[in-house]
Amino acid sequence: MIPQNVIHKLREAKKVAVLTGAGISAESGVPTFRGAGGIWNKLKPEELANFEAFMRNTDVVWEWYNMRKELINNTQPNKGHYALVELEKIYGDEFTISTQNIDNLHQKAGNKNVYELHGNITRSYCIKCNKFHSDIKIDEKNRIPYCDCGGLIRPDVVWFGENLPEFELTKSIEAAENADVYFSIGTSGNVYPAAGLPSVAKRSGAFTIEINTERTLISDLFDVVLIGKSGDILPEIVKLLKEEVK
Ligand code: BV8
Ligand code: ZN
Repeated sequence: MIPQNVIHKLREAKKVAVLTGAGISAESGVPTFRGAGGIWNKLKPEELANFEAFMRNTDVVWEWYNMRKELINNTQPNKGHYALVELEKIYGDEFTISTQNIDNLHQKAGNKNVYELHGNITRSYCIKCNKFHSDIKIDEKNRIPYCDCGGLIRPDVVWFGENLPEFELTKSIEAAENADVYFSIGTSGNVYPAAGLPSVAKRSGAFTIEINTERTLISDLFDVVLIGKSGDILPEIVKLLKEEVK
């Protein structure tokens, strides 16, 4: 059940911004990080998603990313992703998505204005010459990829302790500061600075909406918390928004 004020605020809005996390891809079969079935329940982020771990256990970290990349290559966007494409059709350039996800599913669904805060698993680069490599193959014989310059190749994702890409973070802060309506969808609100964006939006006067299957660390921030699957709630919001105003 979508509260009337959500549709009313969206009808009035010019600028709509969205922060997404792993939860929006859960219905596509991409495991989340935390919570039931989360990949980090077995592995600890410290052990894998940081540069020191990568230098210490390069083959293990590459094996983890390779496994995730293969899983992601076989996943498709879900109804929640496609509902955000519909919202971009309605609001045009005034609609932006800042995603913590590295699975490329927003782009695969058709959204154009996507800022990737934590990088993209389909891209890799050489830590010596910064050359991008897109077709990294990891197998028994080739467990650690090297660039033709001899440098080590790493996934183009942001690890703990690493700064977020400047352009994407700046644009995401701007989007939060200027939004009339701000959504936080499928994120547990654990990881900063991404998890700080909804409070930037709130402080700047946006009407804030959280969509999650459970309350999160930052739920108290939001004007409305919609508990449920993003693949159910987002299409419902789009349907009501498109209904003729009676
Ligand atoms: C930084 C990319 C400046 C790779 C990720 C000490 C030292 C250094 C830093 C810190 C420190 N203490 C704190 C920090 C900051 C740190 C941080 O926030 N740590 C946390 C854990 C406390 N942040 C950083 O290090 C960031 N950089 O601060 O730089 C700096 C520099 C030097 C020194 C100091 C500071 C970098 C953070 C980026 C880390 N990279 N991943 C990879 O993916 O492998 S983080 C990882 O978590 C993913 O990117 C993921 O996107 C992100 C957030 O997780 P969520 O997306 O929220 O996913 P999660 O599973 O948690 O939640 C899913 C949610 O969906 C749940 O709530 C669930 O209920 C819901 N859900 C499930 N199904 C559905 C659903 N909702 C709707 N519908 C459904 N169907
Ligand atoms: Zn190189």
